[in-house]
Amino acid sequence: MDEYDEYGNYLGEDLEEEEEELEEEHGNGRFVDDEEEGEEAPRENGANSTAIVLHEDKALYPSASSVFGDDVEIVMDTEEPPASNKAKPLLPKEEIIREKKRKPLEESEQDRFDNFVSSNPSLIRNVAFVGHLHSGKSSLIRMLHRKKNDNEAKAEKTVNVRADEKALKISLKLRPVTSACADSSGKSFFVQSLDTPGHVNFSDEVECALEVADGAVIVVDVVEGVQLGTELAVDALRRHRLLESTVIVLNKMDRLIHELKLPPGDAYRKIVHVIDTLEGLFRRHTAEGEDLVSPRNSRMIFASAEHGWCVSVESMALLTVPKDRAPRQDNLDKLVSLLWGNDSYYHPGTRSFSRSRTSNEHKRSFEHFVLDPIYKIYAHVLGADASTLEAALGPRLKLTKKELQMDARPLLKRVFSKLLPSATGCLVDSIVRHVPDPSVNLKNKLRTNWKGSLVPDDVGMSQGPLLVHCVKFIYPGDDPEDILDVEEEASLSFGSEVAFRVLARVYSGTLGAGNAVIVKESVGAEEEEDDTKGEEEEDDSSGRFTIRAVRMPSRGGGEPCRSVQSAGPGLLVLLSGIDSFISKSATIVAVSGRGRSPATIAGRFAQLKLFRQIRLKPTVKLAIEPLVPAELPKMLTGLRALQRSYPSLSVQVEESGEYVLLGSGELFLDSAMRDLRERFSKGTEVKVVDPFVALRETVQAQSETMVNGETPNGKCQFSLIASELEEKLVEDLESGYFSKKLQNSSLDKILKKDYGYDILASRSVWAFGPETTSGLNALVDDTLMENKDKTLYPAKEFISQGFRWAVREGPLCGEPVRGVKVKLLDATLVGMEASSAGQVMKTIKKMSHQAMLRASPSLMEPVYAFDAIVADTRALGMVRRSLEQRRGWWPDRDSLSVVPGTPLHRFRGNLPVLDSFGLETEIRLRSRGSVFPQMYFDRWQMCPGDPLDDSIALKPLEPSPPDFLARDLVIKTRRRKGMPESIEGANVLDAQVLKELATGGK
Ligand SMILES: Nc1nc2c(ncn2[C@@H]2O[C@H](COP(=O)(O)OP(=O)(O)OP(=O)(O)O)[C@@H](O)[C@H]2O)c(=O)[nH]1
Ligand SMILES: [Mg+2]
Repeated sequence: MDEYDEYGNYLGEDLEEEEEELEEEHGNGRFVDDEEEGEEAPRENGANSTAIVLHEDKALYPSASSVFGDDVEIVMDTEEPPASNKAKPLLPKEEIIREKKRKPLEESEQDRFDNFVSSNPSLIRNVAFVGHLHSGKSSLIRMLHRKKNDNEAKAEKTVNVRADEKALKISLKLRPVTSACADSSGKSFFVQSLDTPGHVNFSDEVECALEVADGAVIVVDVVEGVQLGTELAVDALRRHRLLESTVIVLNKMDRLIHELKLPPGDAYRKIVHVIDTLEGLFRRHTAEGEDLVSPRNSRMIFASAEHGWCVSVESMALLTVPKDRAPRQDNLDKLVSLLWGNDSYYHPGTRSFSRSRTSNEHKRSFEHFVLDPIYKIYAHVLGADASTLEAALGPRLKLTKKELQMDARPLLKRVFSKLLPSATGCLVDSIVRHVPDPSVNLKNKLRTNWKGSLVPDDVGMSQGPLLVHCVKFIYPGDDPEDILDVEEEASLSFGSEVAFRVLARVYSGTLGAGNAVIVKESVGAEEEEDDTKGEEEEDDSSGRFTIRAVRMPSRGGGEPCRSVQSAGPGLLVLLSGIDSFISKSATIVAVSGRGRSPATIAGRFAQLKLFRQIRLKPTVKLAIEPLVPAELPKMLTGLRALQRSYPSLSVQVEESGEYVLLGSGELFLDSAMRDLRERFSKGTEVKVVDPFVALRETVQAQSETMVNGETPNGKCQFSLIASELEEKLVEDLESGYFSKKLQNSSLDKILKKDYGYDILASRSVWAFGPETTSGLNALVDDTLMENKDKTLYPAKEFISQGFRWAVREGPLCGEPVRGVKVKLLDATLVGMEASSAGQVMKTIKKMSHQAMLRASPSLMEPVYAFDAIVADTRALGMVRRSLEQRRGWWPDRDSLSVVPGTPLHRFRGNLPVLDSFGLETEIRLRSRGSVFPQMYFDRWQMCPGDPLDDSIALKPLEPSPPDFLARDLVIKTRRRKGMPESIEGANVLDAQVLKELATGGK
């Protein structure tokens, strides 16, 4: 009794041990030997079955002999079944091991969710939201990822969190927002949205988003219709092969009702017009334009992000069907096809559809089923008093008194949230249906983002080889409240002064914190691989580093990004610890894995060349220097960070010591400078020179005389001339169309077929420059030497290098050359071996410059296309005056077009980039914010004036007359770059030329 206390609780020795001992006895003594069991069984089953039987004597299961009889021989197969018959484990072995290792860690709900998503790519959708400026992309993302209990202030923290984004009310940076979103049936998908800026200056951010997205949502303002931003977005989608995985949102539907006050019939026509224009845009790139842009399939969503609703024809059709009688999909499709089209009418009396309107009562079915219900809600909420609204909503949709007294906007949101089963369900439905999951789209992505053909079979699996694509640097302190993130990131970063998180997409394998990886910098789309670069050299360019943290982008609303243990294929993640080893974008592969040597893993991807699609042409330059020279190192640190943060920004150092930022426009450079001053080089005073523009040098004729020259040692002599390269060829080279042709045919065939070259000429094009296959200048071999093979061809590489050098920095002011053909007419290479490569290159560079200076050299300046929506003639007049004052122009016809169904006009013109500085601000101020012009690079045009005319005297602080512009630009650029003002070889009557003319070129 001493073993129990007064409450009956056991105090004695541990019983577990006794129980274990008992269990051992059971195992050893009773259930192993069937025969023994058989002997004892009758005792239990016998007549005296009520006798007490000890537990260990009980036979719980009948023996084999008692079931089959003693005469049946029982044979037990103890061999393992063949491998194929074995039940497959639910998780692969590695996964099981990893799971076991993780077991001791306490898994939170969130971790379990992350692991689940990681191993189920079919539930992931990576989608970029693209479209024109202010079409409502950020508002839609905010609505999609908003949780029910988020208040307005919390929802505001999802996108546009930077102070300048808030002040300007536009998005400036790409922002990933991820969360589980439910479709209309309540099933959740992990939607990873990428909010992109609509301003054309920031198209590079759109390109980054499309590099990792599997599909896109094009957002169109239904009132303003298809705009410049929409056109550029469709073109970008074509380049990224994402047109077929696009969802279209016609946003701002509410504006048709309360701003334009269009009756439903006219609203229908307006919508048709927008859809037709969009279809035309798609048709330019794909034959399936009609299918891709049609409300008949669920690709098209009608929305008002402002009032919190999205509908599709299908979702409205489903509202007409009782909830308990869900139609079959084929019946639903039939109904949906009846709800759209000019020739589909609904007869309310007979509840039937017809192809023609037989009475005034009959409405187009789209109007009846989609527009009318929405119009009615607006009419009741905006127009009538609370009592009629209550009556209209009926007893099932009760609003409280407090709700009925709300302002129009929140009340509309509340009413729609009660009426529609889910605010964003139909948008998620469309995304899930039309944007492929990452595993399905893998091949398409590899085809688009990789050069080279080697794609191992197991790429894409979570146990496959690691392959990760890093596309964008994201500053953790974009939201001023994230100051802790900045500090944390700095502690994780490896030696970089400004730490970034790197947005990456896992293509294959599983990436976890602590993984050692190889980081390979990406090849630019226009950069050519240097032919002379060997495999080994390339391997050296990649380093081995450790990933310090892997995070999932948050869903916004002020929530921080979550650290995850590992991320599987298809996920977008933010990586820490490797930012200082990447300059713009990179590929990550594993150092080692599962018994394979590091060399093998890296070797498998050696031929995979990741490249960027960004084809922006930066045209605006800004020269900066620190006010206090001692602060230069601090400014340089800031510039390095800036180059990471802005994908298309490049920084050049001039000979004068100035640092020149090269960007796509004024707002782009404004934003970059703000970041430099307020974040990346805080405290450094930076001096800024007036912005100027990128220029191009070209020629307008053939060289007047041949240029003869020889290497300094006198062993090699050359003769060459320069002339214009065919304009069509230049344009195709510039647009990348030529490179595409080159993939399917040989150079000489293309030149012969498409550009009118004869057989000999087409075979003589040696090189394009400065880039090997996409440069805008050509080197042509026009020599008549008999033994070319023996003497000329060994020097071909050096001559080509000299030519590329010459066209990289032209003779006028060291700017790149565009559209020049350099013809090698004669070459004597007796002592080639004795002449170093450097001598040949230098001589060819100098001679090419002289040949260009004798071929009417000219300067080209960039020109913007100008696009703006104007509300009235006053605004139009103001815009035209502003353009006129700045050398702008517009065609008489086609410059102005009515935006159908609205009092708005779309105005299009052109103006030189040089005169565009300050125009955007000026127009916005003068129009009180109603006109928001968009300007993007359109083409290069000749600068007026002769750049070599040294009779022109430039007066300081006085603008030069327009005719002197070329000379003015050349001199100012030379001064800025620290070059002498006189151009070497510019005077065609120099001593050498005079001698040549006198001797007839001998
Ligand atoms: N009337 C109305 N206004 C809207 C709607 N959606 C967005 N807006 C307004 O349009 C403006 C721009 O919205 P955003 O969501 O920032 O547009 P955006 O496309 O992200 O803009 P950028 O990223 O700068 O190109 C804001 O003032 C919104 O309030 C809508 O459905 N109806
Ligand atoms: Mg936005």
